[in-house]
Amino acid sequence: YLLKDSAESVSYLVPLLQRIQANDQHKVLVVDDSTVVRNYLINLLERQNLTVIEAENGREALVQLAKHTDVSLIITDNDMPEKDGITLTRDVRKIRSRNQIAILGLSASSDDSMTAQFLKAGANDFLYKPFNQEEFNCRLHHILNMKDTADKLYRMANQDALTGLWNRRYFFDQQCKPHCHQPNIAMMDIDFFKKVNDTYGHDGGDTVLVHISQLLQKHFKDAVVARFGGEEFCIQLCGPFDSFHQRLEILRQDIEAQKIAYNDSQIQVTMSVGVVSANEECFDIDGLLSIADKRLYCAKENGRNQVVS
Ligand code: GH3
Ligand code: MG
Ligand code: MG
Ligand code: MG
Repeated sequence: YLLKDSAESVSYLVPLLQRIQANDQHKVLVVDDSTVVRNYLINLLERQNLTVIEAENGREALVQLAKHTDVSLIITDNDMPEKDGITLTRDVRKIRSRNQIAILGLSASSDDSMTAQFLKAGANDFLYKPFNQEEFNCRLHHILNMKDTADKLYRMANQDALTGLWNRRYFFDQQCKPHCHQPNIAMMDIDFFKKVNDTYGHDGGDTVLVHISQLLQKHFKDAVVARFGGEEFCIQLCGPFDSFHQRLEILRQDIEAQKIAYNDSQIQVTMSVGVVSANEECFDIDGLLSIADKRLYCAKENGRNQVVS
């Protein structure tokens, strides 16, 4: 009705509809020890088309977060038994950055240093209770927009635009984080890829890159899978070297068996792989990559379509 009414209402409605659509993707965790306050907040948030889950205190909030990895905003009270909101904020910031989860602190305390305490702990914003509803809604949308923008920038900086895989920058950033002492590294390169481009055109080549990337992700959900360059990929995984090697061999066979549909053709490719473990001779990432690269070169020299360790 409004849409056919006037151009003015169209220009008004479109951003509104986009925002409603965007809100659908946001899950909010409401943390407060008062059931009355929780229900009040849930009602406000659901009216903004947000999906809401709840927790009674900071400790329970962390349990909920582990279960719901898709939470994008936490709205938390401070004064709660078991774990207060400021401590919760600090704990969350150890595991989730601002582009992953936004935090809005709330408090009915008469202490005027609450805002500073929450912000220093890593919250995005803070409001004293009771608050003005319109102000709450404005801050809510502002926080979610900022979070989405930060997330978008992070993805633009760290993901490969064609395949959606992590890029080289992300791969090296991960190596600085101490979650694994003895990583296994595989460097891989599609064989005779130039011929794919020459035969099927650049679009055909791109279709192969996307298809192979999806296959890598399917086989290695538990690893860091990155596109290093044109048709070159790198996988980093912690754990026993033998099983990593075996899984790469299964992947190689799966790639060989693929018939990738492109227009009326079915494109077939093979992959050469060089693999190394930190257990062997070298522990720094540059050294490991250079060994993996040499082994990849051996795989090419020995006739391609093979895993060399
Ligand atoms: P080898 O078996 O020795 O690896 O031979 P190759 O032909 O795969 O190796 P080469 O490095 O000569 O060719 C890689 C080609 O990949 C050259 C380049 O044009 C192409 N390429 C790089 N990036 C892209 C891309 O994003 N899309 C497409 N379609 N092709 C790309
Ligand atoms: Mg309280
Ligand atoms: Mg190649
Ligand atoms: Mg290459």
